Amino acid sequence: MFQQAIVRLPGSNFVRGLTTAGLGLPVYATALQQHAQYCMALEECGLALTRLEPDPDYSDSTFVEDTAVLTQRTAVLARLGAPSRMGEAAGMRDVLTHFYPDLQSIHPPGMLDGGDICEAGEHFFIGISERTNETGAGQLTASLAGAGYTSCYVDIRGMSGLLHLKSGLAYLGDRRLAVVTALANREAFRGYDLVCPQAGEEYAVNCLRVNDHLLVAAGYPVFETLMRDLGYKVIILEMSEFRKMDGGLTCLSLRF
Ligand code: CIR
Repeated sequence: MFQQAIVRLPGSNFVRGLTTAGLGLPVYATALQQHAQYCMALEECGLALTRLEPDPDYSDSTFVEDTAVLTQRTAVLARLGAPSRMGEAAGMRDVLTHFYPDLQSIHPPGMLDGGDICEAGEHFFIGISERTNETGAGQLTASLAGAGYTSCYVDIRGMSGLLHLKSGLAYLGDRRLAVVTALANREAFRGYDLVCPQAGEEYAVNCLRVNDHLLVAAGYPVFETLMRDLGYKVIILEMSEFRKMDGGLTCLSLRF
């Protein structure tokens, strides 16, 4: 069960963040509305929120998930792989040490974005991507192993549409994964119950299980119906402005 989440309000610099989506510039006022709805949904799921102010130095800093890996028994501060985002983690150190006094860190030349790390109970899938290198992944593996967790790598380099592993993978609980078809045959997922989106609904895979609820992006009706049919208590959230910046539901918070 999650009890808390950390979020950061998008700043007016949000529109200048990194993106490959080609969906046009986000509308800031709409992003603020969508962020507010997202925060309300987390509260509906029973989480107490720590709300951070916008960071004027970092356009992508609303995507707090990338700054750390938080688990029940350990926490690791990331070293973000995009040069324009690398300084974001330092701005999270104080708030995280408040909750995790023994906060560990990824060190150079390691690079790691939290969006590449998918927790699945006692096991973690670690994406090797343009943002997370093997050195960073190795450091995280050691930290996780020290806390009694297992992990394995999933290489997503060169796969179009997947900025981070969690752009195409979500753990739904009970050994069930939502996964894009392009990743479904990976050895790492053998033994799990896999749910794949239909073509054109890949973005919906970045859904977020929070306690009894499942947060799903609006606009993907087949995926939504699939999740309802599987028995999840689905909360639909409009994510259009964050999608324009390559972000999704998981990116906007750190849950613990
Ligand atoms: C970036 O390129 O870093 C941001 N524009 C989007 C980050 C999305 N984060 C995530 O998927 N965890």
